[in-house]
Amino acid sequence: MTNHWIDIQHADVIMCIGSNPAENHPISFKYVEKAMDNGAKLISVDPRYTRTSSKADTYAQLRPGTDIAFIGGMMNYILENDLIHKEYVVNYTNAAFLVSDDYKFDDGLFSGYDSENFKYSKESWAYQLDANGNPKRDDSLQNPRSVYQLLKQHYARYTPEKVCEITGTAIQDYMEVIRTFAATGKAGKSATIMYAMGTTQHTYGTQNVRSYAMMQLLLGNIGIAGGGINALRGEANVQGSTDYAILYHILPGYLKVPTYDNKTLKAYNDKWTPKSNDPQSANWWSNTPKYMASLLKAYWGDAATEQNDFCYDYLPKRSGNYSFIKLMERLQNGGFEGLVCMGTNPIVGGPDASAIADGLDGLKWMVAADLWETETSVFWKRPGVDPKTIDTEVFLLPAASSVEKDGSISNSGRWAQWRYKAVNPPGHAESDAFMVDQWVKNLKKMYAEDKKAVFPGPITDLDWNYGDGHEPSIDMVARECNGQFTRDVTIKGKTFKKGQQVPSFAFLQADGSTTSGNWLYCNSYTEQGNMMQRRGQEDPTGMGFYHNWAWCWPVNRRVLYNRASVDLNGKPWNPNKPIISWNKVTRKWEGDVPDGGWAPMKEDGTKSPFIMLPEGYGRLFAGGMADGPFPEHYEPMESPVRNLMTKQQSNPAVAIPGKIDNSGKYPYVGTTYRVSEHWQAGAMTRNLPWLVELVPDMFVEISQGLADWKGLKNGDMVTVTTERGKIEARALVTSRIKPLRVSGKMVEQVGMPWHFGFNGLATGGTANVLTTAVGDANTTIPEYKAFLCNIEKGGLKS
Ligand SMILES: Nc1nc2c(c(=O)[nH]1)N[C@H]1C(S)=C(S)[C@@H](COP(=O)(O)OP(=O)(O)OC[C@H]3O[C@@H](n4cnc5c(=O)[nH]c(N)nc54)[C@H](O)[C@@H]3O)O[C@H]1N2
Ligand SMILES: Nc1nc2c(c(=O)[nH]1)N[C@H]1C(S)=C(S)[C@@H](COP(=O)(O)OP(=O)(O)OC[C@H]3O[C@@H](n4cnc5c(=O)[nH]c(N)nc54)[C@H](O)[C@@H]3O)O[C@H]1N2
Ligand SMILES: [Mo]
Repeated sequence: MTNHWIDIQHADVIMCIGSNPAENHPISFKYVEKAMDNGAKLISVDPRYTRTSSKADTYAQLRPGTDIAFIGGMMNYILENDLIHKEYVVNYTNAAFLVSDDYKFDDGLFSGYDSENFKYSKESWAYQLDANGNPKRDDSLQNPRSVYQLLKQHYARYTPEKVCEITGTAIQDYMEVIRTFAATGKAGKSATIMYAMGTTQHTYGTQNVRSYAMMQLLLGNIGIAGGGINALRGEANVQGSTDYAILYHILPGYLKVPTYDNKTLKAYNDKWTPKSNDPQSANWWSNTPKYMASLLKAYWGDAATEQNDFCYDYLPKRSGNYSFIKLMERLQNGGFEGLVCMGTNPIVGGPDASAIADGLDGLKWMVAADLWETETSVFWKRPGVDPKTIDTEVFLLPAASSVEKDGSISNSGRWAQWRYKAVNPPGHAESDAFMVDQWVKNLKKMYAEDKKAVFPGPITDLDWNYGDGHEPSIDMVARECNGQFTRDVTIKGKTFKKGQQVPSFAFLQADGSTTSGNWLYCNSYTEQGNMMQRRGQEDPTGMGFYHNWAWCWPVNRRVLYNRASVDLNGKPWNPNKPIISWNKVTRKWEGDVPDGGWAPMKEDGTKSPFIMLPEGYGRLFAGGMADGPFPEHYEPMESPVRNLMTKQQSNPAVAIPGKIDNSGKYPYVGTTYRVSEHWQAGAMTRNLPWLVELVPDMFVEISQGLADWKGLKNGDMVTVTTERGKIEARALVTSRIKPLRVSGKMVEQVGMPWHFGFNGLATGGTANVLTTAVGDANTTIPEYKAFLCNIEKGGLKS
């Protein structure tokens, strides 16, 4: 989230698009309702009428996978009717920048396309540069090569009629959404977007998010109170686990994982440290070498020296895509001997789940660490398989749950809050930290003893010191994540002693004098103590920042890009809801922690507000994306219709997978979602009798019309089939799902939860047997939300 949960109460308009917070993020709804009590309007944009929709002032139905068309049409209306926040757009976004004459868009393809490799070369997606190497600009926004004019031209095709023909939305609902949302382009008005998996789980999910963010930039809604682009994160600590590099391509703090050609630390730094010649650009990532050296020092301690590149050679280098889908492909090709599943249940949660389950059959061993016996841990006794034919040795390690251990949890609003152990884990259950600690200690011992060990350094030199207790000390881990000084030093006029905590990332160094396990969390554990444990309830501004409650990255800043919430003189666009404001007397910002302490934009020596981008301006045009600088509508890999926008059917930057069928054999649009009563792959809820009582069976939601056509009554058993597989479920005939009129034909939808599997107290068909293992061009997140299926009366055995 750019903003945070409490901030939602300040919004004038809230759009829940690709999310269903009333069911999946119910606590957030407290703030949605607070905003509504103050007159805010709620919009819900969802293929299904959800509990969120039931609370909304406006509900707009759309076909899964058509958000870019939906938002593109909104941007077109905003641009055509000049409803943008002009001063904001000119001064804080790249609208005025001029784009290379080589950049083109032609019938669905951007310039630089390589159809053989499903890839773009992005040279032409660049700014025109002046003699100093800075982007050229035209503040009148009239130059035909300005981002503004190219944007206007790009979305001119997205007329309301065309959009509704694609999305299936009723035009009057669509126009109501546009008018309500576009009204927040005025200074002093705000709209927030709450999005989640309905947005991201598509082959163009990242561009879906971008389209929302671009619209927010046009309306001046980023950085302000009640604004922003707010990802409602999923599992309780998924924000924290991303910050700490759960993804294959990042190191802690979103540093890049080195690629195979970054042979030395210098080569790495040269490659990944962005440059800018603009004195007005903070170019925050220019600090990359400091953060990287501090991270390497945290990993390898005294063994990491300036002479040996701080053990940079010990870091694995990558040469490919190691996302979930790609790893599972490799598993299916016999690429793994063993597998550790720590808190994950991939044969229920992964796309094309039967293929994953089949892949597990080839493993020699598996370790599953979980609270429950999951489907994955007993894959060898799944229906249709004879356990005698499977040789895998499976170790099930009982894990301690979140209330049985100490540690921090970072919520969607980036607040890292400390939690305390409430009870001891039962039986032999142990925390994940204990398990990892044991693995590392034993590996260290084995490597040290093995005289023939190949390349033992990364393990034997690892600085692994978290006390002598049964469990590693989580307090010491948190201290290390923040970072310490490795010797007595003076930085920026301040003197620090060896062993002291680094006060903030502004003091991290590239010379080995500092360590930091995660630069983004540097400031979370200072000499004053563990900031994440704070429980101060003061709110002096009344804006809900609660700066003394826990700690928030970066440096306790509660709203990102907040220097865009003020005009060029530092006066808030909305003086009644200031995030920050410039005090001319003290020459200091008041309110939230400013996004960089520089003076307002009118003053000399200042920096533009989007400090994480080398150019310093919010990107309406983004040259770094895999699939084009502007989001463009494509159809999902499986779709019942031809793309009405261009001749390019699906995202050109995604290879067309096997096991798809667009022949008409599967006429209905399938989509998967969550229910309040179950959690994810289901182990945590399908084993609890009272939740099982509430939702005992796998079901599929269908319209009354489809039920009539197929001769189905509510509760009948049905079989749902796709090119990947088939499952049985009960039919839930409902008016919440309606057929959509798309391109002159009626398209039926089949909605289904993905919580069920064959193991546990409540069992049922696994929706992911039906989904496709194809991912987004930028992130490889699977396209769980849109595929084609068929539905027939009767269960699998009938
Ligand atoms: N009770 C409960 N709460 C949960 C979870 C749970 O399993 N149970 N899971 C947690 C996790 S890990 C996550 S990631 C979050 C996910 O939270 P959400 O993203 O809210 O969850 P979903 O229900 O998967 O999808 C949200 C909505 O997107 C809609 N949708 C589908 N396709 C499209 C589309 O193309 N465009 C648009 N605009 N909407 C679409 C679906 O109909 C659905 O109502 O929830 C978290 N909260
Ligand atoms: N079709 C479809 N598929 C989807 C999605 C969708 O919308 N549609 N959503 C996707 C999303 S957003 C997500 S996040 C994934 C989730 O996919 P998974 O992560 O595979 O699913 P979970 O059920 O959340 O698995 C978590 C497991 O961790 C265990 N656990 C809980 N706490 C602890 C702990 O402290 N330690 C250990 N070791 N184990 C613990 C739980 O018992 C549970 O079995 O699924 C994805 N799959
Ligand atoms: Mo998630």
